[in-house]
Amino acid sequence: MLPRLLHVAFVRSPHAHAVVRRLDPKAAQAVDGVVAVVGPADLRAQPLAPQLAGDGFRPTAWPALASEPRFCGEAVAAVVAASAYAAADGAERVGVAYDVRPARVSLEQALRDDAVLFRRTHRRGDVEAAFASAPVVVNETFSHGRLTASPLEPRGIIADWDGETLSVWASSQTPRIMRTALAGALGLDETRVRVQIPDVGGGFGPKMHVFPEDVAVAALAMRLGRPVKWIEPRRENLAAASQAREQRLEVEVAADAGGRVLALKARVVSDAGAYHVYPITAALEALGTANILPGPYLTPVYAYEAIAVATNKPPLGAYRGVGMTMGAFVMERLLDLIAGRTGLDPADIRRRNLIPREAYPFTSASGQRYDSGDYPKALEQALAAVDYDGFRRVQAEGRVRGRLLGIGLACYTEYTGMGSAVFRGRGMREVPGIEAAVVRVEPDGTVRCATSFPSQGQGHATTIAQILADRLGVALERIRVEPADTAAAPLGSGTFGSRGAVSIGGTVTAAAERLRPRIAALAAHLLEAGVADVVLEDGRAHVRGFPERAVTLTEIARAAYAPLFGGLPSGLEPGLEATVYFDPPGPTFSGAVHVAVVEIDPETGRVSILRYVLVEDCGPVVNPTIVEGQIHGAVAQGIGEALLERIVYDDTGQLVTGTLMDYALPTAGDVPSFEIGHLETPSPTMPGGIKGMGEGGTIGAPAALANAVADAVAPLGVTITALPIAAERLARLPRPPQRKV
Ligand code: MCN
Repeated sequence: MLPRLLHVAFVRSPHAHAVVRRLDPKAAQAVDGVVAVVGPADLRAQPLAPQLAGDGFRPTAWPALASEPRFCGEAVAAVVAASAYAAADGAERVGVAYDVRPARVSLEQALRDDAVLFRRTHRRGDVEAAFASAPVVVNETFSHGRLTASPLEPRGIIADWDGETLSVWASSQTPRIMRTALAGALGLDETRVRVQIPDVGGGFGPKMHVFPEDVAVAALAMRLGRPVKWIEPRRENLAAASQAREQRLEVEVAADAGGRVLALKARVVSDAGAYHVYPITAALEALGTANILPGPYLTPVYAYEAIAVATNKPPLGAYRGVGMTMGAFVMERLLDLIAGRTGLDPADIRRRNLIPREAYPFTSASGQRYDSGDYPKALEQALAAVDYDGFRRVQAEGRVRGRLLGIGLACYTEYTGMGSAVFRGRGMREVPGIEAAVVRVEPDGTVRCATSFPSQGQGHATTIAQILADRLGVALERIRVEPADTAAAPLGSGTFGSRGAVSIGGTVTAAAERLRPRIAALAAHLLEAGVADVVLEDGRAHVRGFPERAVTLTEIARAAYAPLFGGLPSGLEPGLEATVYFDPPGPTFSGAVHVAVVEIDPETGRVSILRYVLVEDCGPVVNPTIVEGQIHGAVAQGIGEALLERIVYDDTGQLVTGTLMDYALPTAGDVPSFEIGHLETPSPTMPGGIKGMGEGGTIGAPAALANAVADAVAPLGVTITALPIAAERLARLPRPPQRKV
């Protein structure tokens, strides 16, 4: 705990759109312990205004404290006090007079008002000709509700200004991006801001953003000359952190009589909320969906329009699977709809459309260069594991007795491991795109590693230690992976977009490869042996065939930092340290085939997941336990997304789901056992062939579950076009005539 630490509570707008007419701090100032009450005019900070290069972008400016709040829950004032309790009491007593303005709450209204923040179009091939001659055309509109990432630990930040340097400790995924943003907002040189990331209790995307609260806390620390802390209460996390997904997709697909997709047309509209999020802007969700929609399927012709519209709701930001979850949901539903129209089995239609292994590298109709994959094989592996034909027999028997049993398939591909070229290609300026690490063997033989990308629970420290132990021949206990700190590690971007594994490969592994020959050369010098004869293992170096002729890593390192009599061999520099900067040459595309088997209770509409089988491909797996753990967590989130989670606003923009009693997260009872198979098609471009996978489960699960539920209710003439599929919408479904859910 820092001495003289103060605590912040924010006063938040109860209106979705209003102008603050008057702020009365007096009652708050009278609360015991309150040190300051500040409003928008008191803070010297520039708003967060991320940029996007190219046409079709309308910028926004998100102020640290708003004089015209544009969503219910936006911060309009801050109270700083000696304790968090006093700050909260003070915040309740700040008098705010608002002029309430009309709120635009729905995506449809925003479209009518032409309130467009971002628009981009794309076209490949002769779309009109493909549709004109196609024997099968399916039109459908799909939608996805709003949801939120719900990390166990909400947002949190401490800032301290010593007159020279602004020190920040934050629960963030992006230390460098936060440093740049804070420096920009506060008018400081970047080097005068130091961002440290201690253990983070979950991020899942929103913590890649820099928020007005971060700027406000930092500005308050500078204004008051004392350290200031803010820990976000859960209610504020639900009301004022970035949210995710809300989207509508009008799509038209043309196919031949054999179910082969000929062409795709899509209009993707996401409800981006009131502001662009820093640094990725509102383009992320709509563009991500539009670009991934063709999935791992041949789909030769494609046109899309991707739009993000402004409403009076919190900004839409990153959440595990961003863009891709909706893309997979829509494409997988479409395939099942075409299968229905052409009389094909869902497995067969995928067999006909999947890109064969030999066609990789494959440029998709949206222009993505898929580097590797073998989806036909993954599909067969998954179908065999679930005993697909066997289930169809069980299902047929069950249907006779009125059981609502269903099986759903989903094949998805996802972009992972993106570098600067991808972000620049999307027009994003504020995402550097590179990563870096320094690995140093200390004079006592401890191996220290500091990286530019912090961990939020993905197990980076374990993976890094495992790699260093392996490459440098030292025990795991001798390795220390430092928390991210912009003053102690070289600069990169952060952990998002499943870039961690690829970045570890490109930085830490590369640094170890640089250090290993230097350690061997030093050892050879100390042992008076040839380098080729030196063996590094168990924290020692010995001469091959003579285990007793050995020096410890400590002795080697000591010599590197304090050369012995006679000095170092010529050509060898003192010190044992390697710094590597890496710009991933990606994206690299990983993916999986998910299969869900469900049964729906006809009375309550509750969906029980009877089996969950998947076959994933992230290239060579560095740590199988972590990879499976990531899959478990991501699929659990995907189950919540498919069946339970929904942020609801009323017609005036009031948040209805303001607590976790109203916003339903999945519990252990909703999550089945997983049956996971692996397939390895290494990336030809990434170091070690590694591909990322941390988001995959959240991409595959909603699509597979939607198809499984749709399959279960198909005999009732019901189709699934919206997520989440809430139980109440499946309860007591009438027998035909047809109805949409
Ligand atoms: N891994 C591996 N072999 C591979 C690929 C990955 O062993 N071939 C390991 C990696 O070493 C890493 C983990 O699996 O420990 C995830 O790697 P990767 O897929 O590269 O993803 P990132 O490390 O970049 O993590 C980000 C990703 C994203 S985008 C979100 S959102 C997310 C996620 O991972 N947020 C998480 N998983 C999370 N897990 C936890 N516990 N908390 C979050 O906030």
